[in-house]
Amino acid sequence: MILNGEGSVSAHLAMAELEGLEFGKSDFVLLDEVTMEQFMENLKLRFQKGRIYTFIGEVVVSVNPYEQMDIYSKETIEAYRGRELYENPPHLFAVADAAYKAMKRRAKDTCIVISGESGAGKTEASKYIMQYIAAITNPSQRAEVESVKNMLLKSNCVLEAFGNAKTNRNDNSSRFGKYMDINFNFNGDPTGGHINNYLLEKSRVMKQQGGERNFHSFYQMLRGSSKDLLESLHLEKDAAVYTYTREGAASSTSSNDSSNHKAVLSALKVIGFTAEEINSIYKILGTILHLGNLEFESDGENVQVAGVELVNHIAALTRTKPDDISKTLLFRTVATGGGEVIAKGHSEQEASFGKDAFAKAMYERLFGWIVSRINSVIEVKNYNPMLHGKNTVIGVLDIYGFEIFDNNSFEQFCINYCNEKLQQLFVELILRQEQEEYKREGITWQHIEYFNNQIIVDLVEQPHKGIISILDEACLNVGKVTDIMCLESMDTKLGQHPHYTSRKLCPTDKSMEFHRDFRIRHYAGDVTYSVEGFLDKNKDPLFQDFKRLMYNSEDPVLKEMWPEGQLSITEVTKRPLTAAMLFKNSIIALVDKLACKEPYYVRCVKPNEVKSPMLFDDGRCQHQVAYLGLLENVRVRRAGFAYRQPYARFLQRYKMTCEYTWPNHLMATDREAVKAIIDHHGFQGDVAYGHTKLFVRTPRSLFTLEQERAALIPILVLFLQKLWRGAL
Ligand code: AD9
Ligand code: MG
Repeated sequence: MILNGEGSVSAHLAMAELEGLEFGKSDFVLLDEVTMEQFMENLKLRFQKGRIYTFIGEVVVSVNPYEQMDIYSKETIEAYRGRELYENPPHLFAVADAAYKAMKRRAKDTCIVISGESGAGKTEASKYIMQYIAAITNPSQRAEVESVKNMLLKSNCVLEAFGNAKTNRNDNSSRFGKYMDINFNFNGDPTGGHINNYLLEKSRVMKQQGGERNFHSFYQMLRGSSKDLLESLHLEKDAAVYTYTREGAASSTSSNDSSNHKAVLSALKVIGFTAEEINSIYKILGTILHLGNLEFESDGENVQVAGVELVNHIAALTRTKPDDISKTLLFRTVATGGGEVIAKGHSEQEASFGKDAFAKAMYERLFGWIVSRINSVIEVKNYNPMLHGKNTVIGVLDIYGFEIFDNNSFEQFCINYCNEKLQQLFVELILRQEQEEYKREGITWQHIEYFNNQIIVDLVEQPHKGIISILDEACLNVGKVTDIMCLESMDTKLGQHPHYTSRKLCPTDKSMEFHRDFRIRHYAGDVTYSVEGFLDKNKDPLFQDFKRLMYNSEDPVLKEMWPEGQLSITEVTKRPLTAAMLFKNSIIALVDKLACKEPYYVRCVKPNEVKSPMLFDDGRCQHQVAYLGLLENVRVRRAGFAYRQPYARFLQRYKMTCEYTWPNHLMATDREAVKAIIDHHGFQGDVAYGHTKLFVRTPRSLFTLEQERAALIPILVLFLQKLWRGAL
């Protein structure tokens, strides 16, 4: 898609027309018939012709091209800047611009929700969207705005290093959810931002599935750091030496760890991390790797750390005492009923479990600290609404996509629940509210059926009855209740649910394990979860002693990460919220945040499982189109009307194209004046009149009006100039 950057509406129209003929329909709304067959034919044709984006009205459907495309250049950005959605071929930039315009012109908070399964292209899309917004703002190049933009862009690089990893579905898979608000002043220039992160998949720190890697940050540090730095961290270059990175050491990725390390380092500096802070980050990563290699031995009575060298390294890197490290690894402090505090020794297994929990928690705290450190720099400061006008926001959501692995655990359960919630928001906003608007506006309308996944959301999150509640109940009695007992409780309570299956209740299903698995029929497909480890991961226990140890570190960064370490054993809250409950609360808060903004959608499709730019796997693509509800989206949009505008706004923009409305109309209402314009152009068959808005079925009428308007503007300007000069 090469744009000539001419910028005239007619040039873009010509391109849009060209798109329509040779490259399939640029908007699925224009299909002759809305059938799965035609939809897929169009999607495939466009993908094969290098047209990876297609509209459904204001929604962009994107197919991952799996190769670098020349469609994100400065010229392309210019072609989309300030244009209406339907003036250009479909593109992420068109949606970004629409969200930006709505925010700027109407002072609306908007959000761009990017969804699709793992590897479909969400993170890449979010980066292009941010680049676009950065490119079109701050035309006067004010230094402070440029610095904010730079930091917002650089934060991506840092978060990807620490929050992404190679999985079997995606070499650069997001293992955390990210929602970023970008704040704007009344000029429409970015003044700052805020990042919310959601549930990092911390279990990856200690264990990865075959062929997968730990977080990129570990390999980048090992492969990119100087010899001196590695020596100071007591580390070797080879990732295979470390238990936690061994699995990933052999698996290749398309990215270069060493050069990425340099980019991350430079990004950290630009954002404002001090040399001491950066050093602390690497010391924490080093500590985690050493922890992974720690082993315990037992003579049947006493448990000991095997090898003091690692303990010494860890103490040096965390600026604590070796004795304190050993004690914390081997004992836990407990308060007896009589208020006495005693040290209770771990079994070998408990010590090993405690160590891994500590390593995971360290990484999670590190990630959380990096996010809050970035936030402290990018957050809007000294904003005075009296002085600067309303502070508006564009939110960009890029979260881990729906995933099915051979082995699905608690993390997949949370990730897939999150995707159910986002699909529910889509159903709510695009399918339900759209139909309700027609009703409200009095437009004749035939209801379109769609699958409402609320029933699955309820299965997971309903108080008392849902899976999360059942898990929580079991966690109250951990030690007494096992994963298997929890599964039995779920089977009993949810056995009749149409989206829940257990092997026990369905003994003919040989693909599941009898005592271990349960299956959820998700909106995007069936996923079998192994219940093993669910309770531990949900309860997420970490001995208080580790927190105290870190709080007492002489490293100010570490100390800052563990504020609750200052509590004494008797003050510690007995029952913190479980991981699933915390996640549920954060996702509900996220959905509330999104729901009060004007949403724009990018729906990403993964064309194949082998990351090939050539292959369009019909079955896989059709499956995604079906579960994303894209066909229903087209039906709602098309049986209805793709475009709509309040009468006053429509009139303001197009009144010059009709002699009865220019310069002013004499009709009783704006609606009548709009009708005069429509009749004048002969578009009666393409529109419907709502109570407050005009509804337009196809983009063609708007193209024509835009074209006429563009042709008239120079003539009008000339006319007005002459008038002012008194020449008329
Ligand atoms: V996950 O849910 O975080 O596992 P994403 O985010 O949906 O997933 P991502 O954006 O990471 O997928 O895309 C996966 C890979 O596809 C990228 O690393 C690129 O190699 C490739 N990709 C995706 N989009 C584009 C694009 N617009 N142009 C070129 C792309 N390559
Ligand atoms: Mg991603």
